[in-house]
Amino acid sequence: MTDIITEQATAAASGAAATERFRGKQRTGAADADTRRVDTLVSELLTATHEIIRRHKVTYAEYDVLKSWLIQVGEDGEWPLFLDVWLEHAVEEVANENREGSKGTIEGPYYIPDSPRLPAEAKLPMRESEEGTPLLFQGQVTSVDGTPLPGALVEVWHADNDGYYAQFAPGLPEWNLRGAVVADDTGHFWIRTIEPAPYQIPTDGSCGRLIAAAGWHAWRPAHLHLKVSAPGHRLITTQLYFKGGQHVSDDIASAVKPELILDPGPATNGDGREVTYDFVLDKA
Ligand code: MBD
Ligand code: FE
Repeated sequence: MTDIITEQATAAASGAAATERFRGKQRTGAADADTRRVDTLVSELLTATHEIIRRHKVTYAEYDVLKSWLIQVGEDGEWPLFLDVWLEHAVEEVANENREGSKGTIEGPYYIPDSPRLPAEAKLPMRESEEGTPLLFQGQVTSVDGTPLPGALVEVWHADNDGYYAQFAPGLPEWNLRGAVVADDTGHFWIRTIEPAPYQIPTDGSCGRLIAAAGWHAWRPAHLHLKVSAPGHRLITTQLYFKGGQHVSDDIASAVKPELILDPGPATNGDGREVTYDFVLDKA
C-alpha cells in the first residue's frame, strides 16, 4: 500500500540535486580569480545596486526581506536554478557572440555528463509506457565549411510529458530521456523520443516565492536540450523549441531564439511527429 503515495517533486530536492551536480562539474577554462577583474566586476555590481537602493528609497524592511530570501535560496539549493534562469542567457550571449555555425543557448541546471552511448539510429531510454507524442528528431552534423562530421556526438536531455527531468525529480529511471547519440559516418543521426512538456520552475521554493511576489509566471516552453561536439570543433550547447507551443514567446529564462524553433510535421510512419534539424559546428 505504501507505493500508492508517490514521493512528490519538491524545490528543495531538485535544488539539492542541482547544487550537488554543479559542485562535481569542472567547466573547461574556468576563470581563475584575477584580482583586477574581481575588483571591476564586483565594484560595478555593488555600485549599480547602491544606485537602485537610492533611486527607489529601499527601506530596512525591504532589506531584511532580501536578506532572508537570499539565505533561503542557499538553503533550498536553488542558486543553480536562479542563476541559470535569470543570468545565464547574458553569459551565453557573450560566450557565443562570434560563432558562425549553429546558434547556442543556455545549458540550465539539469545536464548530466556521461549519459548512455547510443547508435546513430537511436531511441532515448524511456519507460515502457512513456507518455507523450512520439518525436523523431533527425539531422546531420557538419563543419562550417560543409564537411560532414562522422561520429559527432549528439547529447540530448529533456523533461518528460509532466515536465520532470530524470535525476532531478523522484520516481524516474536514472537515464530517462537522456542519451549520447553517436552520428554515423556521414554525420547523420535519427533520435526517437517523445515531445517534452513545458517546464514549470518549482513553485514551492525561493525562486517560486520570488516569481509569485513579483507577479511573474514560472514557465519555460517545452524544449530539447543538446550538446553537439566533434573532434577539432567547438562544442555547442543549445536548446530547441516547438513552434506554436506555450511560452515560446515569454520564456522565463529568456533562452529562446528564432533559429531554435522547430516546426515538426506528421511522422512518415504515422506515429507522432518528426523534424529535421542540422547542426553546424565552428572550428576549434
Ligand atoms: C530548465 O529545464 C531549464 O532548461 C532552465 C534553463 C532552467 C530551469 C529548468
Ligand atoms: Fe530544461
